[in-house]
Amino acid sequence: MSQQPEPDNDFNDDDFVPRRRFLTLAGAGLLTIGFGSLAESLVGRLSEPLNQSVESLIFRPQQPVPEFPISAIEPNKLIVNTFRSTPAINPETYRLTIDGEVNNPLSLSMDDLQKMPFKSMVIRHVCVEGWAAIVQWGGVRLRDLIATAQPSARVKYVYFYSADGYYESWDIDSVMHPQTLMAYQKNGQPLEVAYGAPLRLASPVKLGYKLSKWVTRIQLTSELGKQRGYWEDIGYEWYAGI
Ligand SMILES: Nc1nc2c(c(=O)[nH]1)N[C@H]1C(S)=C(S)[C@@H](COP(=O)(O)O)O[C@H]1N2
Ligand SMILES: [Mo]
Repeated sequence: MSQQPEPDNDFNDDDFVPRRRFLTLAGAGLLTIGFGSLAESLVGRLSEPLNQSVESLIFRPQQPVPEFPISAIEPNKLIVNTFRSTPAINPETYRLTIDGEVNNPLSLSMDDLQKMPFKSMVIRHVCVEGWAAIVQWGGVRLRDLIATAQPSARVKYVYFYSADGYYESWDIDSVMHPQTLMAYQKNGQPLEVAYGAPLRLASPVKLGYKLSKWVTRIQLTSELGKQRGYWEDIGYEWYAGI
């Protein structure tokens, strides 16, 4: 990697404008009005060299990553790394939207999410800036959420949109990994706002910059758009596996 990411880096403002407009429309519930034309400009021009079908990825048993014991948790080593500023989200009115190429789009409250089966894991978080921390995360398996939304068999990628304007895209294989969580607990306590509350990605199969905090929308798609992720769009690797 030639560039080092810096959380307070100046991003390219010109590039950021259409994305912000897109996110604003999504947030205001105006998807049906704004989405079609904007989606045309964002989605569908590029595709990654991944050609497995979604079925084989969903049904193929996936290699679990070894977890650490509770005693290995490093409580003070997870550095708050935020590219802009911490967004204010009211957990009472918060909703997670799951949409895109699905038969059953969802809008879930924290209450809905906390009623789903709970999974906890102790894994290492690795940031490309040169630090790592062993953390316990607790939450919902993302694959359970995806299954509830009933994805089309064409789905190969998933976009995550965050309340601070951060955005990421993942391959469906990593999304469906049994240790990829939408987490609302950290080290056995409710997730703090600085670390992504009310809901963030946690997974042992991806580098830190793929692990979006403050996720408000999960969009399933058969094609990657021109924009693939905040850091990726300024040169970082897209797959970013560990
Ligand atoms: N929404 C959002 N998610 C984000 C980021 C961000 O700036 N905004 N930074 C990423 C990076 S680079 C890392 S290393 C981790 C850091 O997570 P932490 O702040 O909980 O340590 O969050 C990732 N998720
Ligand atoms: Mo990072």
